Amino acid sequence: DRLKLSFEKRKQFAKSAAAASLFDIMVAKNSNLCVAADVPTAEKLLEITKLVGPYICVLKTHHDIVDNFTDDTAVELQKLAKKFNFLIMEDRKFAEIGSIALKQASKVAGWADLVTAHSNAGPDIVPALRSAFSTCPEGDKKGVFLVAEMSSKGNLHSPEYAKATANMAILYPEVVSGLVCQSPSVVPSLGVLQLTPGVNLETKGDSLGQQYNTPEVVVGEKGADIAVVGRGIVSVSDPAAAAQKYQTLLWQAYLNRLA
Ligand code: 5BU
Repeated sequence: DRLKLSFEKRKQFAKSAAAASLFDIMVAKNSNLCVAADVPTAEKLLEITKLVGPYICVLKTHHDIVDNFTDDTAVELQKLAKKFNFLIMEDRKFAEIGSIALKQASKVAGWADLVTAHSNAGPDIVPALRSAFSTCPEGDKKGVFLVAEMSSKGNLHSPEYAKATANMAILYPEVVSGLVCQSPSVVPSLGVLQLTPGVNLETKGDSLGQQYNTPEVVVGEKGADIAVVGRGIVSVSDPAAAAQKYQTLLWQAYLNRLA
């Protein structure tokens, strides 16, 4: 049972190098918190990263919503990732025929350790992204998270779609480090990580379809290995304190799950 096994033990089953290093980081930092750094400018992105860096295992970006995101921004982000020991995930959700996804991913593969992709175009999205990684130094240490399910109201992700997505993780275990999903039964093997967005202590949702749960529910019931918190951390007056609080609650929920 995946949910009863520690991250230390699950690391031994990881076939993707990125998943293995994620397990290491999570254990070293006692953190299963991913912050979604959804801020409007490059300056704010670096500022928020410095504030939350100590508390996270993954920094998730949407670099295309950041004004003046430049190569220098990427270099600074990578320095912070090294300093604070976290991985950078560009949540670009690639969803194209392989040849285009390869070209799109080449734009971010230089600085992102992890990227997200939809599975709707079929399994060849995975080797396409692997090809984009392969042109980078240490490209074989990068990984993909496939979106099996979404957190938003009315989304079209059926159980069959989620299952077919999980099968792609089995097909390409060296490249698919994890699945983005909302239910505990989707993840097909012990070495694959479950990333789950939609976490907020203050509110149940937003006005555009987002749906939130608490850390306890997301980790304990929905099966998240890593939970994503965006506005619950980046839109409050003290993001560092909020990050520390979510880190503590999420890690406690993981320990409770093991017990
Ligand atoms: P929030 O501010 O905590 O709502 O941010 C959630 C983040 O997670 C945001 O960057 C979304 O792009 C991302 N997300 C999500 O909310 N739901 C999903 O199903 C997926 C990604 Br996939």
